[in-house]
Amino acid sequence: MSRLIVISNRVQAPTGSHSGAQGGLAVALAAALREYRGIWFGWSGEQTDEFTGQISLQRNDGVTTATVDLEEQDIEEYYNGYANRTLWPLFHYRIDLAEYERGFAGGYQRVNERFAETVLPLIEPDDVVWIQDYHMIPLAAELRKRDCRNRIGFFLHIPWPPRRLLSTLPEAEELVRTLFAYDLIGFHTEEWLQSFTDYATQELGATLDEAGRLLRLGDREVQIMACPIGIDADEFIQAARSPTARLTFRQMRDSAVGRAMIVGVDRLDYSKGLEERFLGYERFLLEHPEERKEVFLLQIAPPSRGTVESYQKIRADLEGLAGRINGAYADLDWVPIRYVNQGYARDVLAGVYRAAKIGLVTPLRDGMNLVAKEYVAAQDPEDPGVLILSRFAGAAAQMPSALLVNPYSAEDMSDAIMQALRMRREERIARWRPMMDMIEREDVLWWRQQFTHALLGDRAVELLQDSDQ
Ligand code: GDG
Repeated sequence: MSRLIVISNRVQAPTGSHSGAQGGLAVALAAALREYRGIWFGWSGEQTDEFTGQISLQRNDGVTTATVDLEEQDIEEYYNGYANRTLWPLFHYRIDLAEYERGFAGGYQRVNERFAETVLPLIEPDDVVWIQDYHMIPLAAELRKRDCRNRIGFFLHIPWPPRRLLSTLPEAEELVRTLFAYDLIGFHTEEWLQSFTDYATQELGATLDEAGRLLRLGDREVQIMACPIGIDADEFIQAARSPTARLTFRQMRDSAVGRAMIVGVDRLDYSKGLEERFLGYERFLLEHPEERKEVFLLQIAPPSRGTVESYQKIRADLEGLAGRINGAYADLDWVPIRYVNQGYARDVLAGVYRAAKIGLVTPLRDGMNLVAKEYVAAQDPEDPGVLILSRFAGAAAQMPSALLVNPYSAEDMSDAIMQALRMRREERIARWRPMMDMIEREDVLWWRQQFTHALLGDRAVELLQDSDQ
């Protein structure tokens, strides 16, 4: 009987709670595995003295997870190294931060080989395999070397960089060649898809069919698609109506004492444009002295990847910047930036979003950006806030009625904040409605159905979980 095998760097066993700390992707993948029978395989997040390939199997809330521990050198070279210090910055157009080390490339390759060795015995001939994200690009090629003939799909959650940037990576050609071991590759947007086909055709001599959906290289053919990820809209609307969200909403409105709250929620990551956001907000304070005490910015930024130096630096830089702006503008009864370095439960976040008159989502580059969608989903339909969104987020392609800004321009951001504060209710509703319709229509269920149907074809129905299981 066919099954779906999902493979990603980290595996998050479902908690059973839909309003807890789980991210949208974890919830979406768990739901896919509940719908189809299957297994979710990946790194446990734990370190072991020596890699053994010992799999730990667990079943939680209808989902089977299979995890392995990695040894210190693997974590250093594969995860902290190639994934987070080479590919992440490069794929977010930051070649100034990308570190090209043969040791990292070797570790990345080794861990992908280890994953292939370990997961192969779990894969049965009829199974369909779905691999997630940049940590695992060569995995299908490693599986094929081990004679795996199954259908294998890949989804990239981050941008695909332009050809000229990718060419700076010493292993670029090899890495892109390995992608031809997949049957289907998904990107969030047409822009990322086109950057990929541009590299494959211009640098490797691949050919594209007329519809632009099938790439050929030698005897391999790979289908490509743009398939934007959505949020679990129903779950988020519920979270925004929960008692915790209502309480948070009241607390935030009380503590705002009539001032307009602007909110940002991002992992502490240089791709999210936090420094540029603070500078844009500072520009607004400078240009509009009359508005100073009428607003404040709440920035929630839970730390991530703290062992990587560039992440320690951004944390220190932001603390310095928030301190400088607050030092320059704060008064006895007002602080311009509330900068919070911790994470909150999803229903608390939903209440915060709803209390904010402006959602400021200004990444310098982002595969999609789910915070933009969550902010919109949490709004009061009768009196929605305004989304200010970077035009360099994948989400901008789906949300043209947001106030789209260039996050590199402090003036652009300052103007957008002013425009949002002055915006009348009718215009706010007219801009919000089409975004909300899209979020409900193209939600996370739609996303995984689009992808799995393209991957499974006629077998999608055959793989459906029996309802009595
Ligand atoms: C990658 C791509 C793409 C944040 N703070 C808290 C919290 N969060 C949640 C948000 C949102 C998620 O984390 C962040 O998702 P994003 O999409 O904004 O960004 P990445 O983490 O960089 O995700 C991105 C995504 O993959 C999916 O393909 O959209 O482009 O970079 O759900 O709400 N959640 C809780 N507390 C927090 O304090 N509970």
